[in-house]
Amino acid sequence: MAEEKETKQERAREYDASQIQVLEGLEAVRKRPGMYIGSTSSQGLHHLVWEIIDNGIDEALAGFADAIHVTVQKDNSVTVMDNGRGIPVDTQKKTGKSALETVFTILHAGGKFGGGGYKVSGGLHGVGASVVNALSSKLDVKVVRDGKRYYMDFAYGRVTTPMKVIDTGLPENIHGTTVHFLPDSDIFRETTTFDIKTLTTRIRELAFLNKGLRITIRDERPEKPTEESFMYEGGIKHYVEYLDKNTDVLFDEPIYVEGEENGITVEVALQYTDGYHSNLLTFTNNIHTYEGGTHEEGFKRALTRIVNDYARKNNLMKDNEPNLSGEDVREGMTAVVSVKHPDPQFEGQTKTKLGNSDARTATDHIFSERFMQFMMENPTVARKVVDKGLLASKARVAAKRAREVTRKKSGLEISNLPGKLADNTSKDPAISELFIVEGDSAGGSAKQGRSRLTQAILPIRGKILNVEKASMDKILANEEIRSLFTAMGTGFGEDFDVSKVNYHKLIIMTDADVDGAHIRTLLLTLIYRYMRPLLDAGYVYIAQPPLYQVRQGKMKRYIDSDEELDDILGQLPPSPKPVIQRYKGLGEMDASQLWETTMDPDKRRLLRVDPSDAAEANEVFTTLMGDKVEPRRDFIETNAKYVENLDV
Ligand code: TSJ
Repeated sequence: MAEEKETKQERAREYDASQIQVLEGLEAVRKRPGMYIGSTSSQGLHHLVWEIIDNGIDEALAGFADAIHVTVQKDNSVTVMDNGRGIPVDTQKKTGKSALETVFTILHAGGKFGGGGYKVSGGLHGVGASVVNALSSKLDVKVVRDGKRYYMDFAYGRVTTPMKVIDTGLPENIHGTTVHFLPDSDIFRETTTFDIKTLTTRIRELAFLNKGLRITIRDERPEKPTEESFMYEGGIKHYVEYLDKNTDVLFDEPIYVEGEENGITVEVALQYTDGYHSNLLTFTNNIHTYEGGTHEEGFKRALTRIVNDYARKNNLMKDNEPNLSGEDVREGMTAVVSVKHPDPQFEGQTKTKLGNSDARTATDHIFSERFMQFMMENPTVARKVVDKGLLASKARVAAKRAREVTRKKSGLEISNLPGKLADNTSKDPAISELFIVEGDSAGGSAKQGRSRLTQAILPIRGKILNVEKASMDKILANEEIRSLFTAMGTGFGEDFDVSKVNYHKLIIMTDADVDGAHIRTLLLTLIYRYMRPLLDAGYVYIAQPPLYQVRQGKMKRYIDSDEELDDILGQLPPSPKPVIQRYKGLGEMDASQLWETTMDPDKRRLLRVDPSDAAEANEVFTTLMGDKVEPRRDFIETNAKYVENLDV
């Protein structure tokens, strides 16, 4: 009797303690949301949706759901619904609460309770539904299972309506979970508006990564709601086709292999384009591993080994020829590697590098075994892969030779700056800027108008070489490109070293017309493909010359768009008559105008080029610079996508 009493007391105390812990837990989330969702910016806001969707995907991966619906409501709240088993509603002995309540009120509880946990689970932070709950001013959940519909709601992570049954007698074969939440505007101060494009892009990607799963995204905010539905029977094989949609490919359809080893599933899809760049995307448990890791290493190692083995076995290479390098066999390759791991370890600066060594061996084994078999069964395709690598190898050797020759002669050395460069006098890269200016006449004005201490000018004439369609040795032979690399001081190709850069701002200054946009894209392509670390460092900018000048009496203003012009003209008094000058190109501005409108650090507006979405940037450049003409049409619009506004 005494014993029982004590147990009860103890249990009561435990219960209280766990209650307090819960509050503390979710309070911690509200105090430091960044720790749980990365940030409270737009990215953090969207993270809430990913966290919730991940739960539905886990259910699908476990084989109990095949559809997920995401809806953005008019008030910017989000509803996510799956057709899985429904979150369990039974009371748990330990807490005295329903499993449902636990999922939404206890940190790290998602899917891990009661032994019903998932083998493989997504979610970058693995924090789950309780974090979303803590950061939402309203959250309600409906669960349908065992013929009943259950309901519960919360505010700021606290229960506002305890779990109750709101429907009975439903058909037993209907089941699922629906979560609806409104992000707390006190937490997400920057924005609480969901971006349909961000949601759609990731949802499409999730559909590629989980073959057979249908994910629908509906936006009810517009007058006429929009809806898109994604389901790919072929999974990442279709992802590769999607990535290559704007470029010519070497074989009819991507190679696809899959397998399992020690509880790790591995899927690889690959194709070759007639281009020179490789586009490799890797994922672990649906998380984009931007920094690569063991699965990527395993794949690359296996690919290089198998292509060389196959080439030697079939006498496609001479005995005295050296092996193809990894870069050789990846030239022109588009590939997606997706592994699902029961206990992924994420490392690296942004925690997007897979660390598990068993993922290296699993990926290597599974890919190499099946890829070799594929090559033997498809000799025509295999031959194309090997030929592509051999060609890459020859170009690389030629480029190396060219580089050595140029380095010795008049080449890429600071001591030998290009003649057209008007360098600045400061030797401090942090305050130095290099303007790449379209045309000699604008170049002349820029040289006169600049601040000599900090601003260097490199005029370029007309269209530079399209590097998307040229091999490395050809690129290196191009005068215009060489002078840019020489001025930058970074070296080229394998020698590229961003720490040696002479200017922390590389500013592209082209005319505000179609030709100017084309030249800008050519330059950005060159930078993206061969000077990538400059982009990552945030050193690349686009100057914005104005379109008009309006003068009236002593008043003088520079105008950027036709709308702005209409606006201003509408506001001006009728007399004296305003004088409007339209600038057709930079060349029409004199030195002081160019300085005032476009170069003066106190007045100019620069755009910083943001490469944050590598896949998208890659798409932009293959679209703009690749073979297919059709997708190139709207290139100026597309151009704006990888440029973010920045006041400098
Ligand atoms: F739909 C959704 F994405 F919004 C969403 C789905 C959100 C959340 C927070 C959870 C879910 C969810 C959870 N869908 N399906 C489940 N399944 C379970 O939680 C579940 C069901 C049955 C069993 C079992 O062992 O019988 C175990 C679990 C984990």
